[in-house]
Amino acid sequence: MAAFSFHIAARDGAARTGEIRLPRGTIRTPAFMPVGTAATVKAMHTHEVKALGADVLLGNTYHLMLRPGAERVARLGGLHRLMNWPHPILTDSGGFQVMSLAKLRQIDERGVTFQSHIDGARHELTPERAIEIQGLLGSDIQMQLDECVKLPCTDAEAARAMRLSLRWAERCRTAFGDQPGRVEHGRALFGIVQGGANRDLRVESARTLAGMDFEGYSIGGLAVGEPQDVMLAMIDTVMPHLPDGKPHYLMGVGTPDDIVESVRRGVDMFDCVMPTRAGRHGQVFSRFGKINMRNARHADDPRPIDEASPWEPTRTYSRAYLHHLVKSGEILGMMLLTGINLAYYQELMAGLRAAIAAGRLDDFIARTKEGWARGDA
Ligand code: PRF
Repeated sequence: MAAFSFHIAARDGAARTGEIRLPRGTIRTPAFMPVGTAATVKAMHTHEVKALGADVLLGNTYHLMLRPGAERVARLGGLHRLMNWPHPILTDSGGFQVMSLAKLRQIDERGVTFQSHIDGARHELTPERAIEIQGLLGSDIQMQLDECVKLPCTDAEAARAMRLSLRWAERCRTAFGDQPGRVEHGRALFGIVQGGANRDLRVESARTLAGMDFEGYSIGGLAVGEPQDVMLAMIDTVMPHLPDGKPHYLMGVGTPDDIVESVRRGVDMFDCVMPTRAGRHGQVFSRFGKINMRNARHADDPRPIDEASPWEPTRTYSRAYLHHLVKSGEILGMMLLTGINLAYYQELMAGLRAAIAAGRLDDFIARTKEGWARGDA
């Protein structure tokens, strides 16, 4: 069976467009991955997520190890079968979610121990166990276990977490090499760059990981409280030290503006809860910027969100109806807004890919930002 491979079809400045090929399917890059934390992209059927243009979903080690449990998912035939998504799945390794969700966390050289946010039970996540769980889930693209520190932080703290993450990267690489089914299924493991907001630490992290020969490289520890210019400066800092021919994944990012600015700098993959979470809270992302559907100004507005959208619900349902559903707390409101937001994110990614292929990325980004600034009135 085909192995994991990355093919760059065209470049425009530092930006690239191409394909990640996996036995379960091809990911068109730059790619946005909807977040399917608990084996569901909340409020969406998987066939809709695919129809919206997603080639790959993100799943979470942390949530799935707690409920329904990695061994149970494996007995049920793996995460793809469980959630009826036969296409590629990328999984995060759990450390980041432990730090943001679990109680009584403790990190040491071995790994991280914590209490479940669901029932308080104690668990341990080591680099080896994080890889084992991702294997049991059947993940196509796996992440090393890392420690992400919130910003701002001291250089000493950023250096400690970054070097611990490098040692865990080695242990994950070794564990991944022994994973049953890894070769037949064409699975991949990505290293994760850390180093806070310190350029020297970021370079040390990127160069050391590059020497370990991962299938791809994630940039972690960003969009964790720092302003956008700091995040972009860190991307600019690490990019020259990452292998050019491997995919670059910016974890947990972001707003449409963060995405276009990162694509411009050479990022190939993104994931974020923003379109799905915002949709459940009455916010819409569109060519006209962000719209709050709870606002009373929509109550009598018969226009759709965007009559030129490729997604049928975006073109057809009126703003008045969406406003009504959101105000009434109707489930359909969450479903429609989630789909409308994911459709916009995928439309944006398709636009970026086409613009890079045509050598017109700067022009595309400028026009896109004009649309956001113009608004929807
Ligand atoms: N590490 C991991 N997952 C993540 C992050 C990280 O630093 C982030 C930071 N934006 C989001 N998700 N493993």
